[in-house]
This record gives sequence, C-alpha cells and structure tokens, in this order.
Amino acid sequence: MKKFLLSAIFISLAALSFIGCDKKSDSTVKTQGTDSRHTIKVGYVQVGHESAWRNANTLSFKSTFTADSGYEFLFVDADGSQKVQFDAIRNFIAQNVDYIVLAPVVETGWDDILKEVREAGIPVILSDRQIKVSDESLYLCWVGADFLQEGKNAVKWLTAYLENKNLGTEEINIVHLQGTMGASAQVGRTQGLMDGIASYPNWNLAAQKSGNFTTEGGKKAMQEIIKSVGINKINVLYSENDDMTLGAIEAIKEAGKVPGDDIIIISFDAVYKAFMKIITGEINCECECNPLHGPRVGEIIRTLESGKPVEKIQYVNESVFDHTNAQAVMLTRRY
Ligand code: GZL
Repeated sequence: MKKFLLSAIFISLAALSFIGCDKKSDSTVKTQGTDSRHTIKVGYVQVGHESAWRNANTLSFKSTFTADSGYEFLFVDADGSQKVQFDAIRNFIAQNVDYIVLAPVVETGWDDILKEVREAGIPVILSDRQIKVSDESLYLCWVGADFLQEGKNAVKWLTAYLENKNLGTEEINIVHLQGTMGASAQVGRTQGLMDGIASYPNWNLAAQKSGNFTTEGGKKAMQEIIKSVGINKINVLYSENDDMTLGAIEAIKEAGKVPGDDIIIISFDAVYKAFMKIITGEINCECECNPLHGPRVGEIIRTLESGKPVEKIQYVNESVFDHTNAQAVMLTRRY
C-alpha cells in the first residue's frame, strides 16, 4: 500500500510540474512569439527521446521557450542521429534563427558544421553533453553536468558503503553498463569508475557493456553479462543511467536475485521512477544529473540579448541520494 501511495504522490507531482507542456516529440515544433519586434528565434537540436531524463530535459526547454515569453521555438528531436543533427542545424541556418542550442549526441565530428554556423553569424549554445573541437570559439558557451564528478561521487559513495558493511577489503566484482558510446556522459562516468577500480586492488571489473542509455538496452546487456559472469559472482552494478538500470533490475530479478540487496545498485540521473526505487530499496545510490537546462539556457539568451557576456562553462548543481536522504526530498523532486 505504501509503495502505491508513494507512486501516486510522485506521479501527480511530476504531472503538476509539467502541466501545459507539449508532450509530443515532434520533429519540428514551431511557436510564433506574441510581439514580433522582440521575438527571439531559437533553433534547438535535441539528442532524441531515449530516456526519462531526456524527456524531462525536452519538457524543460519547451516550457521555457514559449511564445508568451517572446520566443519562436524550432525543435528537432534527432532520435540519436548526429546526421539528423547536422541537417537540423543547416535548416536553422536557412531559417536565420537568432540562436542555435545543441545537445550533441556524441563528442566528436562537430568542427565542419559549426564552421558553417559561424559563417552564418549565429551563436551556438551547447546544452547537456560536451564536444571536442579544434577551436573552442566555435561555440559560445556550454551548460550541463560534470560527468566525471558524477562518476567520482559514485565511487566515493561505494567506498563508504562497503566500509560501513565491513566489506572494504573484500573482493568486489563490479559489472558496468555504459551509455551511448562516445557521449560525454558515458565518457565521464566511465572514467570515474575506471579511476576508482585503479585505486582499489580488491575492486574487479567483471564485465562492461553498453546499453545505449535505454531500458531495453540495459536489460539485454545485463542478461548477457549474467550469462557470461554468473549471477552469483556479481556484487555491484554501476549503470550509467536510470533507464538502463530499470532494465537491468528486471534481468536481475529474472535471475532470482534481489536488486539492492544481493547486488548493490548504483545508477545515474535520479529521475523519479528510479528515485522511488531508493525508497523501496531496489536501488542503493542515485547520482543526480539535473535535466532542467531550459531555464538556464533562457537566462543565458536573455543575458546575451542585454549585451552582457556569459560564462563559457556553466555546471548545473547535483546531489547524491541513498536511503539516508532520499525520503526527505522525495516530495520536492521535479523530474
Ligand atoms: C546526461 C545525459 C544522459 C542521461 C541519459 O546529461 O546526456 O543522456 O544520463 C540521457 O539518461 O539519455
């Protein structure tokens, strides 16, 4: 009964926080500003709709860049394709937008297209994942999470957890579900774990597979790992986003084990469906990754419109949650 009530509270709060937002992930959504003199035309190229985090991120932008707030908002959901992102950017250049906001699918391959944008004289704001370019002036600024720090937070949590369970010197076999390979969220979270394993001789990387940040991908990868490693040999699951974690939990249960008890579960994002599992004990640690970039990017554009400079790199604030602190903030969660 308690679980049902908790779920009902979460779902109604989440629904309330997104009221009035368009839930569609249309390929192009266009809204006309109310006052043409001050309408700011923003072209936003989103990664896709692969995860609950991504959908919360999209809704955050759609609820910020509204016609009532003086924007004409062009939205493209690239469905995980960098080529679609390139095409969308060229289309935004042709439509002469005032700003291009880009959430890059992967870190590499952006030099040429961003040079085209620079020739068109359109500023580029990066949101969420980062890029590796030969010339950092190809984009104006970036707002997002420190993915390496998120990985370090997870390792720090696991170290303390094992110490508290008197397992600090025991052999610990860790299976690792990676996100979309080459995405900076995957690169940073993987580095955090690898650095941790390198510093603890009793931590072993038992298996490593990409689930591409999706629930289906996480379940399939975990099933393959269970087959190759053996469910009884797995002590910890380090999963680089909640959607993969939810799929992996299904696979762990199908193998007859109790997630959060037989296997320590560490996950990233802290979206409410997974956050609930801290309360029920199926997930031990959630490393938050704040998806609510819309207001921050809106603030950046307003600052630029007023002729003021903006910081090049802007990290969002994030926390780590487990059974000691999740309950207290459960009702304040906004995604
Ligand atoms: C992180 C973001 C990642 C999330 C995943 O900022 O890029 O992509 O962790 C999402 O859920 O798919």
